[in-house]
Amino acid sequence: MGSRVFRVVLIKPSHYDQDGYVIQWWRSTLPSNSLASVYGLVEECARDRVLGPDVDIEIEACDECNSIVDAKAIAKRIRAGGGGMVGLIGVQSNQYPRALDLGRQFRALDLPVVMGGFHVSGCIAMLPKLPADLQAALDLGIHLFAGEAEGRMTQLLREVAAGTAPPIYNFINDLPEMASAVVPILPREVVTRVAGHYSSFDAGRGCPFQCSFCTIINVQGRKSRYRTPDDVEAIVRGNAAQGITRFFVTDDNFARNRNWEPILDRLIQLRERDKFNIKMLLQVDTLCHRIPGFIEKAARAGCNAVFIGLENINPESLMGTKKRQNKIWEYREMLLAWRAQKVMTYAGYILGFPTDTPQSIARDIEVIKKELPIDLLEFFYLTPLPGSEDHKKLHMAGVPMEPDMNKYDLEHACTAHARMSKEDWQQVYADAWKRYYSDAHVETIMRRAVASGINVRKILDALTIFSGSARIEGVHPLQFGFLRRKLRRQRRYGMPIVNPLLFYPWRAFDWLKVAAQWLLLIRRYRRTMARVAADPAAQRYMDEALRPVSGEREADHLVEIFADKIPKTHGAPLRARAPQPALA
Ligand code: B12
Ligand code: SF4
Repeated sequence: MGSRVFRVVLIKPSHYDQDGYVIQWWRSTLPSNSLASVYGLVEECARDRVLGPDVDIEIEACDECNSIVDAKAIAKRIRAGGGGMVGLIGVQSNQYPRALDLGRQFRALDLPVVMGGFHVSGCIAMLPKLPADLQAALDLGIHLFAGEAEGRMTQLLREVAAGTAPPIYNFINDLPEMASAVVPILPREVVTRVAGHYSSFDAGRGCPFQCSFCTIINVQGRKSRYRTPDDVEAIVRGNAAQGITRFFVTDDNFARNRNWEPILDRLIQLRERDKFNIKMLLQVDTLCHRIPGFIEKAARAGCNAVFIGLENINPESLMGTKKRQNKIWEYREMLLAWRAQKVMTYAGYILGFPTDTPQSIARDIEVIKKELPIDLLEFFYLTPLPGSEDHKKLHMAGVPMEPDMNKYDLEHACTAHARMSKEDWQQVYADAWKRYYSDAHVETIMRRAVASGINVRKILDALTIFSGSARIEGVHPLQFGFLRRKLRRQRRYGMPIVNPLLFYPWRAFDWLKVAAQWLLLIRRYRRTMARVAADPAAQRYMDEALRPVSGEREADHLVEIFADKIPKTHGAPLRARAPQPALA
């Protein structure tokens, strides 16, 4: 025991809903890997006693999506030990206003505050001048950290403790190696606040592709960096020692991790030989099925759900954002390959590419429903995220963009669209969820799942959440959790704190309305699933989307629909254009 304590409080901020209340839940559904990464780094500093032999570094971690931040209580604990700091972790652009408000509270209590994450890193990487919102943080005395913290935490803690930390740490052009880097970890009591007790790790960072809407390549680089199989094993063992064996592997594209095979082999060994009950969610690209053995090994290693960066099915849209690697004529083959391994598929679909119209989007969603065996589809607005090439171009050209960073959550229109008014675009977004999660299509997804042997319980839960999240809770499934909390006093800076006599009746009504909607949805989906599962013909169900790819591309209707838009690149099918389905 040292004679002094330096308390490091790590907070992953959430963001605000449209009424200015913090979006938080009794249990969130996705873990924060940024929090786990920074926690691992501070923990290493604590073990190494980097502030001197007489100073204990104690760490607290909290994800505001599932925990309430009490600034005064935190300040009391920090002071009781003799000192410390607050770290605002992994702050994305949409979380920046909330992070700034938290920073303001801690600065008013005279605590040192350091903020890092994609908003700070993306702006510093891409913009010629510090934007006004980052300047506002500096004006409050908040230190900004750009770049990755591996190998830099000792310096930071020593400088904060000594009161000599500079306003900005800029490591954006000096990316650390991942091999043998400190591994992410969180204590069990933090992980168990996520439903299903999911933890996370990144097996690599960086991506070789060049999508213009993406920030990752400008912050983490286009050269991919990887963890070693030994490090991945250490992560699994470290978590398993506290009873955690489910992971969200946050690599944006695990299929491009050069170490994918030794990593998966190691995980297979841990599962099959050492009996670790590993379950994983992976993120991959649409070409992963071309890598021999990749999908089979991923499934054997415990991958039971996969997120695929589909983005769009219109080749013109994909080319317009430099997403050249997405080949629509291979989508079905790729999706069927995952189904063959009983893995549930999620795909992201971006609305608002320059050539999109309400009619073309409606048509494309119907095409997907009919032709592609995707389980869960989630919709996003095409958004010029700070840190992306799209944002930089608009910023440099002086094109108006949404000034409120809270809206950069991919659920709002943040700039004008060439062919749709803002209202049209908003309607398109709302309609997209309704169209895809129509009762008829939900039943089709259930039938496909039963026929493919995909876990029925898992698909039922996922369908319920994805169908209800945006429509009932008004939040994207990626921000969803169980039992929404709205604290009267945790409201956006500058917005009035509502009188309790008005707030609590409103809240009770709001709560009951939402609960009733959920109960109805759950009951409806359970009944449908029971009916599907009881159907003796369910195992033999077949439709256009499940039809095996014959190899004769002549038969591929999806290709026919977009024949005149498919670029003449290597491997692309050359075809005469077939009649298109009518635009709705
Ligand atoms: C996993 C993930 C999620 C998870 C968990 C979030 C998390 N941060 O762990 C979930 C699913 C919840 C999520 C959701 C969303 N995400 Co997300 N997500 C990611 C992803 C793929 C990995 C994050 C990660 O673990 N990175 C690795 C960590 C270690 O990197 P890091 O956060 O930058 O942290 C390092 C440094 O920044 C620094 N650092 C960070 N904080 C601090 C603090 C201090 C004090 C210090 C010293 C250092 C420091 O040290 C860390 C270690 O080196 C990234 C893309 C990416 N490659 O990073 C997108 C990304 C962060 N997400 C993004 C977005 C837009 C979203 C969403 C808004 C929309 C969406 N659909 O994706 C939602 C909603 C979020 C919300 N409001 O709740 C964008 C953010 C861009 C931006 N400018 O804001 C990214 C970059 C992807 C993209 N499309 O460009 N996401
Ligand atoms: S969107 Fe995905 S594939 Fe495209 S550059 Fe970003 S990480 Fe890579």
